[in-house]
Amino acid sequence: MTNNKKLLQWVDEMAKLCKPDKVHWCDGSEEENQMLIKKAIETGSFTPVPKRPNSYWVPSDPKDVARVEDRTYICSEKKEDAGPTNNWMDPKEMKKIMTKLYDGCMVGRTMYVIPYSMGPLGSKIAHIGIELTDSIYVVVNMRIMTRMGQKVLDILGEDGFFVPCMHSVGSPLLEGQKDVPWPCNDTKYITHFPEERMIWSFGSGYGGNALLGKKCFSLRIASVMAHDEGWMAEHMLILGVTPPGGEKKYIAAAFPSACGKTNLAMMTPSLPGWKVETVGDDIAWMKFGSDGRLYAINPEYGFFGVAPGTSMETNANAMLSMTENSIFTNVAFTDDGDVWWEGMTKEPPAHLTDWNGNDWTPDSGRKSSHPNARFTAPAGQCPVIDPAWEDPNGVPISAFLFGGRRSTVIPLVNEAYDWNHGVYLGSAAASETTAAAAGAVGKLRHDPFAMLPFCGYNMGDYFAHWIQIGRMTFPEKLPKIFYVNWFRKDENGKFMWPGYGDNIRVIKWILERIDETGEYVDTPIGRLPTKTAIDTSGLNMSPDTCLKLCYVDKQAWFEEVNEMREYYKIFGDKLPKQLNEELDKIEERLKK
Ligand code: SAT
Ligand code: MN
Repeated sequence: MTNNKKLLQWVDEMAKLCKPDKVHWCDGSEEENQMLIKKAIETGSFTPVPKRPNSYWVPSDPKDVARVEDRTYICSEKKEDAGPTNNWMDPKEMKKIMTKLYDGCMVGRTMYVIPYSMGPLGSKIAHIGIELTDSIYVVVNMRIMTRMGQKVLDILGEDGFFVPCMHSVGSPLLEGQKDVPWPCNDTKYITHFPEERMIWSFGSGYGGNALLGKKCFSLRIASVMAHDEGWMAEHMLILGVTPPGGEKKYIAAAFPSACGKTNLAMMTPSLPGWKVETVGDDIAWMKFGSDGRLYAINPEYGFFGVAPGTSMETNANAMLSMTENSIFTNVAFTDDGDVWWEGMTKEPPAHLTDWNGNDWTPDSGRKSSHPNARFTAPAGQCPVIDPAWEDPNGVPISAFLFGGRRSTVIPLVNEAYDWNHGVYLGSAAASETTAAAAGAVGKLRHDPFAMLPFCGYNMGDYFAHWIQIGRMTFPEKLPKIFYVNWFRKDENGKFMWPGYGDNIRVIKWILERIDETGEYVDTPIGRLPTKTAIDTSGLNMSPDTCLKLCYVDKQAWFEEVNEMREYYKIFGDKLPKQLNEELDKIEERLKK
């Protein structure tokens, strides 16, 4: 229970508007969790997965399977503050629309109050959110993805700060009406009020639209808080890497959704003696420590990873994280009581129940799982979870990596000459689109810092914030910045780099660069490994392929620079001048 007046008042106000039958304050206990799961089994929403203790199979409505970026809004007072990359609506207008939608939206349902902490309880880098929801799926997932329950209210105290997060699937139950397994609404809105630090979401039960601690709070609202308060909220995994007999270093890496962040964060290194440990797989919050270095926490408590393609070969540690206490959304169900998805095993099972509940066989000509099917698993179950993953002080970051899926032009790895050049690299991140967002797959889109769908304010101001961060400490205290691309293809359309556990070979060079030992060549676009600098021992890779992986095609780079100049125009006078200067420098170097 709580005596936080603001919270009590807000819950009361929202309950009056949404008109649930009941309000339930979540204490976070195991009994409560089991009670909710039992209810979800009764409505047909959850199906136990016999092969995995305390795990559940949850197929969603096929119309509600991914984040809906075109329905996602930043409702700042001024349109300019949402910037050219966000949808904007006047906050008053949006509140009018949402209030209408929320009116009576929880009739026949329970409103759950979820107090949660993003980050270790009581950490100076952590923050508290309160989500109100009418979805049991959301409560049970939030219990895996965040630290939630009474202990959070205890820390919040009488007048602590929290981010109010309102959520409804928008599917009231009339007297005698039977519930459906996955209630949702054709009308969807994912809205953010940055000045008020508030989130209102309606109509979807899916991950990033409904688990409001994740993208909505930890990235969109937190990025605004970070900008105002001088810290960083980034779409980054955090990993610790220890060379044989060497010193451990922490790296944070930003890639767009479904580009392998979870795989990199939990990689099984292919080089003998190397160790990779996971702090987080999706989001990093970072503040400067008293020593002038950046310290990162993972605000989350679990993984919400892409299932298809995940296997004992590609990501054994993810597989081992989800052997129990996990939720499986939009995957297939096997006849012997397990879950399955494309890529989990080489041979597909002879028969499955697909994610739509239909019979499936290997020759049925369609996928058994949705390409954006997800597993939710407790981070503490990861066999390589880093010993410091719950350290309230965070871990010191030595390097930032940016990347995306690029089949052409972009080399395997590229080191920035300095901080501002690194900020340029982050701003230039682009990727071929994936199934994580509704829309076409495989189209190249700019995704600066992998934050395109997640930056809660004007992206031009966000670039400036990055430049500013570089001035807040001594240059040698700042993480070094790199751009990586595991996805370059040869002229036959085949990936040239093996990826997965072999990415340790690139990380090895990155660590050597941090120590200023790795061999490099200065090129117009940045510092690249020499042709023998990447350890390819045991890979059977031809020197020709190595060269091609790091080849700088001048013509293509002139085009890339021109394209960036065009792209930057959308930011108008919000674009920090340092970024155009970086383009000028690249162009000059290309002309030499
Ligand atoms: O936004 S989700 O949490 O649903 C997953 C993602 O897109 O990274
Ligand atoms: Mn993500």
